[in-house]
Amino acid sequence: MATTLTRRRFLQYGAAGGAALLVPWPRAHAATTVAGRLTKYVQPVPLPGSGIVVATPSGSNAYTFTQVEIERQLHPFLPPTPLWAYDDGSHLAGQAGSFGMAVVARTGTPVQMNFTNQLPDTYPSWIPVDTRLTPLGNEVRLMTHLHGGFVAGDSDGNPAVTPDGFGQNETQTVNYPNQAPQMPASLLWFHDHGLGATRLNVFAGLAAAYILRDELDTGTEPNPIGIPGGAYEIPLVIQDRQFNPDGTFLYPASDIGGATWIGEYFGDTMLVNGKVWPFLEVEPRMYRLRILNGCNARILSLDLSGPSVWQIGAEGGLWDQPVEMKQLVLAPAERADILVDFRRFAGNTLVFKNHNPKAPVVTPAPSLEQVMQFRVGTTVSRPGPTTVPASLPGRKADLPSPTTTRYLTLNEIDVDEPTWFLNINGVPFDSPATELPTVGDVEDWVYVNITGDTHPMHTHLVTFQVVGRTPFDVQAYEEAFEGEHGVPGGNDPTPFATGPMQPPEPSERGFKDTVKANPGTFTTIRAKFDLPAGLTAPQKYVYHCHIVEHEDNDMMRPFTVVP
Ligand SMILES: [Cu+2]
Repeated sequence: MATTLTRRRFLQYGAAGGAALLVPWPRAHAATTVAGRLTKYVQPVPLPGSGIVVATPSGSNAYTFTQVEIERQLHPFLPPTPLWAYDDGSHLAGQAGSFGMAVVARTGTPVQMNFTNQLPDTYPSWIPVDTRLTPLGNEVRLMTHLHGGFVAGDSDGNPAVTPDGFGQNETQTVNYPNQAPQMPASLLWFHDHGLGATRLNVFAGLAAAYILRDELDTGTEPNPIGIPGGAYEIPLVIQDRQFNPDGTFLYPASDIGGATWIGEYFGDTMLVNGKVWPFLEVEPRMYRLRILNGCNARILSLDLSGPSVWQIGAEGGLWDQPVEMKQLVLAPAERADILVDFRRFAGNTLVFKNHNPKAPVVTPAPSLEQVMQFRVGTTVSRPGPTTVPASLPGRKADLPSPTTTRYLTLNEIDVDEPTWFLNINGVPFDSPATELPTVGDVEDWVYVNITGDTHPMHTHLVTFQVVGRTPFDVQAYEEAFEGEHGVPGGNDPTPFATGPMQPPEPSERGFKDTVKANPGTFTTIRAKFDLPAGLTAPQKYVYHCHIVEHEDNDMMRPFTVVP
């Protein structure tokens, strides 16, 4: 079955290159695909205030966004690309690429946001909607979710509360409390979460950064933590895309009769902060890079070979201490907060590379090796920190024992058939919630992966501790419990374990909101299901795979925090 999967996915991916062969192009650029014609490292990476808009509030701690269609040239050899964007009222003159918006908020200070859908009423031809998965057919229905946000159910932007989303000229109003300790200084992002169309709306551009600051992590330099700041703190949002020769983003439709949805979207072109294969000029000193994997489905294995790299935090904010890293394996929606020392590389050019992730991570993604370039200058305009702090003001995840353990199965059904879909617990998204944690309780959730691939599992509302991963006999487990649509939830895989639980990776030291559930293992996470102050249970949320193709069809479930 694994072979079939790989072949199917390869064909979908290869189709773009094949079509591009037929398109005439100047002989000087004889490469065979659009991606192959895009010379790397010819344009600077957009940065906050210089290509990325830092959102201007519309009132006191309030923002008013519209979702609009704009066009941007993402590479000098490409025609302008139509894309979808969050406009803060500035009309986005400051947005250079396909990723162009950042909100800067503060822990302890709530903000209100409004999002008004001013996109076309129906999907344009470059976005292949699968009307079997959407609530209102070809209609564009939006819903913004603050990824990593500790918020009320009706401010979360989730389809358990608002299954139909928001249509043209409708406004979604949300409140983000930014409450400590659940919302420390950290890098979050907000992106579209429209039911059955998340993969398409995010692909089209609806994703933005949400940066939380506090009195220690000020973003300036110097700061009480002793880490780089100001121009030496760089957010890097990595996304892969395919292009049509006319400049539009290419999202392949399925070649299975009766289906439009594809199992995963993989690009052959890498964009960083919304520009194709950019470069960044750096000084030979210490930097803080804040990396977000914003890809639909690609798991990155990043390697900045040369400089020393220390990770200081992840999705749930800063850790208690830095950890030296060689490789950063980031699945979609995972973040890494890192310090990089360029001091020994004055005058050098370094390429940020992406390798195929190694086992136990499994992904059918074709290789895409180059990400961006760092050009290290020879002079330092301000030296900044010269050492990595011995300790940090953040947290190591260390929750008390759980009151409840839930076994959640990850299934993939009818691969390569028109009815191909994925699920959690053998049931569809829209059957009633079965995960009902009591407010304030600590629970273990065990993701039992009986598919062939890694799934980055994301919980709304809570960040969690990664407890560990246990290898098990998938086939025996499946045979023992198999139901109509895979293995139902609630079946403990412990008797099928084939070895001891492996501890979390060094990169899983702190709190996270997305975890890699690898095949052949069950992955245990632990979370405390608190609610923001002043809020009463019940509150409805969702959890899902953050390969957004999987989320859309149908690897997502509601959960309700109950009194
Ligand atoms: Cu998945």
